Amino acid sequence: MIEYLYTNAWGAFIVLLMFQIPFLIVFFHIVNKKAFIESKPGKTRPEKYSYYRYSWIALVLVAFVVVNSASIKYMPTVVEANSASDPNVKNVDVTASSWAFQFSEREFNVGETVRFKAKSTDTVHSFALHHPDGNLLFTLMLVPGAGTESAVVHTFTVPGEYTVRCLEYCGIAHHAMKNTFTVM
Ligand SMILES: [Cu+2]
Repeated sequence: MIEYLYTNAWGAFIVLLMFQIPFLIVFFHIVNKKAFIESKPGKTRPEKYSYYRYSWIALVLVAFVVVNSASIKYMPTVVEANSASDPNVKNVDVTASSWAFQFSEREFNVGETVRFKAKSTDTVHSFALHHPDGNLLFTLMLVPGAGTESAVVHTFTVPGEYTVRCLEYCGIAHHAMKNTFTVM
């Protein structure tokens, strides 16, 4: 369930709605109360205001902390850090230079989790992986001399030909800077 909410576009939409709905309920409750039920000055004693205000802020804070703590392990940087020493993750080196990509390995299997460790040798490039249906899966900006290499972890679930493109303008042949690899 949490997996679905945090790793799927519809899940993200549902989480967004879950955040909006309590606010909408309170908003329409207040509008309805002041417009139709009790349009005269409210009967709530002023000393109760701070109680309601702090309860509401506490509720929002708790929801914020719970949702963020439950999702932290799905953050790409955390996934990447956890995979660095995982023996089930295949490490692949990607080198970008004007205007080509080089891979230490080019054939992968469905279900395989790959950690792409990418670097640029000359100027700013990006390592953008496209699904066989054309959708962009992720993009990684590569800054030469950045010190630590950028890495991203991806699990292949669909076989086919994946295209890698540079999405940072890098000179006259930027448009031609692409490569492909196969997932069987
Ligand atoms: Cu480029």
